[in-house]
Formats: sequence, structure tokens, C-alpha cells
Amino acid sequence: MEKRYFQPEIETMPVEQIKALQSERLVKQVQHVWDNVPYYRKKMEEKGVTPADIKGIEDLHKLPFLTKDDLRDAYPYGLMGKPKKDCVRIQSTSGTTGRRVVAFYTQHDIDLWEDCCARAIVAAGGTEEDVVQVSYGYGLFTGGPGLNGGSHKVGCLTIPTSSGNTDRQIQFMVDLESTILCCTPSYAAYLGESIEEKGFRDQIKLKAGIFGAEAWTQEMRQEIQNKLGIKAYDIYGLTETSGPGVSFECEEQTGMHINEDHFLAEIINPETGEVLPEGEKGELVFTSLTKEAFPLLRYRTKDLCVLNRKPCSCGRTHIKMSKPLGRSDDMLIIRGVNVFPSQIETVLLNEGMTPNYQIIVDRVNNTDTFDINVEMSQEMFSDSLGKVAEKEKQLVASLKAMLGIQAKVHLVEPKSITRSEGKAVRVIDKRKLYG
Ligand code: DLL
Repeated sequence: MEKRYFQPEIETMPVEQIKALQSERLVKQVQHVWDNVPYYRKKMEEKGVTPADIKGIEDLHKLPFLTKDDLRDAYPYGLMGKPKKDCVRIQSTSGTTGRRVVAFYTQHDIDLWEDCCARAIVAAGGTEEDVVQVSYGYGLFTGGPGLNGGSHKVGCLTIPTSSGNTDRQIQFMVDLESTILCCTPSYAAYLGESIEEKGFRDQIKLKAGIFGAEAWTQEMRQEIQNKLGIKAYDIYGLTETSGPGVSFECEEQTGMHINEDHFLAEIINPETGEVLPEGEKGELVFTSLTKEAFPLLRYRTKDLCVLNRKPCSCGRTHIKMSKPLGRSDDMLIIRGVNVFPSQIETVLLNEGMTPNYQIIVDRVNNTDTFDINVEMSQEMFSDSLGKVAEKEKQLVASLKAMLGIQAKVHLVEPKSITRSEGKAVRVIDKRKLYG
């Protein structure tokens, strides 16, 4: 099969050349930040580092980290690298002021961001023949605008449906014969379920999906692929680094290639900040090498990952990151035990349950309560009460085996858990642990 890339000269560049390019760009970027971002310059001065100390990527570790707390302290304009008159756009995460991330873009930043998204679309098999339905939210969220721009660059016919209005999504998908779907994995699962229910499975022409913005397991991938009859590709990014397209999967589906000409990745020990060797699990840290308006250096993502540079059959030479394996901050500690929501999802899907669930944690009489509501399939719902109770017992046992603690499992009616049109709300933690 002919291999296709959006920018082959960069995507298949020999590793030594990539590193040389990164070094050259890092030196320039550090000078840009030193000259234009007093907030970060001060951090460098406090650490006794000047641009003269940074001669290449081997010196990266000398630079101070940036965290979400810095973003909060510098909100709104304190980390900008260009004057307002040179910026053309902001994007933002949800969240209250202070917790909200606001990122800035020059036209050049948008252009490079869209290139990254275009690479992801081509890696998922996209060409100018494709009809790309972008069902990520548009507006402040980066998902819609990023994939929309990337789709234009590839020359695909782009349908900017945004998220929500599921009947209309399906109608467009059928009428316009969409071939690539871009949305969150939880919305893809919901669309798959709705398409099946409405009996449209034979009328959709989808071949691939580009899903990201939230954690999803291999089991969830399988479920979506089966329901929609497609190949489901992962895509990763965060508002702080532009949005989607920091990394993306190729046909191997074994991790996401990081766009290394724009983003320099490190893995650190989240406790100590020590840089870890390739192959070890730790917190992902990004340095943006080309961004003008919001040039973050050594930004701590809180996403726990593993990097690897084994050669890939697709021919791309850029390093791969694993799916995020959790966040150093989304981990729940229930009765003293560390619990990742993705572990719960794995158990539920392995047990043949639907991907519609909610984890509810509370504290009563100083003891944590741990409840999981899971929707039954329509068939299970018509089973006898005895059979349902038996299944609940079985799930409790499997969860105990995986997590080491007992959860109360409640099998609930089909459709009783609110569907998400963006990121699913999987965890309701009613305990007041902070502040
Ligand atoms: O979620 C950007 C995006 C949009 C990525 C569309 C992919 C597709 P934020 O809202 O700032 O940006 O959230 C960033 O979401 O630190 C991860 O914890 C999580 N995340 C993003 N992509 C993935 C993924 C967008 N593929 C935060 N798998 C990140 C797991 C992901 N988690």
C-alpha cells in the first residue's frame, strides 16, 4: 500500500536531523521567551539560567517548569509572547476564572496547528476525496476549530456539525456520506449506539474516526470500531499547546506520533521533577518550539505516559507516546487505594457492559462510599431480577480483583445516565478533599 503523509519531508526525517532541528528551534524559542515573556524570564533568573546556557536540547533540563498554577498566576495576558495587535485568536478550556486556560494564537500559530491536525487526518487515511464530519465542539474548545482547519488543509469536504443534535448528525452522515468522523470517543460510542437503534447502520459510509480529548481504553476502541464499522484513531493535545494534533495515531495504532518539529517531549517523575529515560512511565512535559503567541517552555501536562522511539511500520520517525495512562491528578484515592477511572471502564467493558457508567464517591461517617452506576443493555433489562442481581455480584467481584477494594454496583435502566455531547462526566466526587 502506498504510504501517504501530509508533510513527508518532516514526518519521515531521520531522527538525528529531527534532534538537530529541535536544538536549533529551542535556542531561538528560549531567546524569544526571554525577550518577550517577563514572567518566565523571572523564573529563569531565579534559577540562574540565561539563554546563553541553552545550546541545544541536551540543556533543556536546565530550564524551569511551568505548571497550571503559573497559568493561573499569569492569567490572562502574562505568558503572551507577542503583543495583542499581532494575535488573532484565543481558545480556552471550560472552568472557572483562574482554573480556565486561555491560549493565544498569531495567524502563523494557527497555520502550524492546522498542519498538525492535517497530519493526523492523513494518518487516518484522509485524502481530498473524503468527507470529514467534525463533531467536536466549536467555539472556545480547541477540538472543532483544530480538526476543521486540518481538514481544509487536506482538502477534504468538511462538515462543521459541532457536537450535539444527534439526529441531525446522523442525517448528515447518511445524506452527505461522511467518511471520517472527528469527536470525543464517548460521543462516538453514543453515535454508534443511536445509529444502530435507528437502523441506519447499512446507510453510513464511515471508514475512520479521529477520537481524543479524553481517556479511552482499548476495549472502548474495539466497541466503537465494531459499532461503526470503522478504524478508530487516537489524537491527543491540550489547549496550552494549541489543541488537538500534538500527537496522533497512524495505521499501526500502537501509540501516537508526537509532532516533534513543533513539540519537544520529556517524561519526568511527577514527585521529584527528575527527567526519566525513554520507556519509563511518568508525567509528560512539553516545550513548544514554534509557537509565537503562547510559547510555553517545559509545561507539565499532568498526563502520565510512556515514550518510545522504536521504528514504526508507517515510516514516520517521530517519537510515540502511549495513550495517557491516567493523570497525576485524576487519580481517585478511595479508602486509601489509588483508583483510575480507566481501570473501571476496562472491567465493565470486559464484562460485556455498555460504556455508559458513572462513578460516585462520597464520604459518610468518615468512610468513603464508592458507587458505580452502569447502564444495562436492552436485553439485560428484560432479564429476570435474579439474573440482574447475579451480574451485579459478578461485577463487584471483577472490580475487586482489579482495584483491590469493594464498590457497590448498580445496574440501571438503559438511557438513564445523561449522555455527553463533549467530554463525558465519569466521576462525581462529592467528598470535599481540597480547600
Ligand atoms: O482536549 C484538546 C483535544 C481536542 C485533544 C480534541 C484531542 C481532540 P483540553 O480541553 O485542554 O484540550 O484537555 C487536555 O485532555 O491534558 C489530557 O488529560 C486529555 N486528553 C486529550 N487528548 C487525550 C487523549 C483537548 N487522546 C487534556 N487520550 C489533556 C486521553 C486526552 N486523554
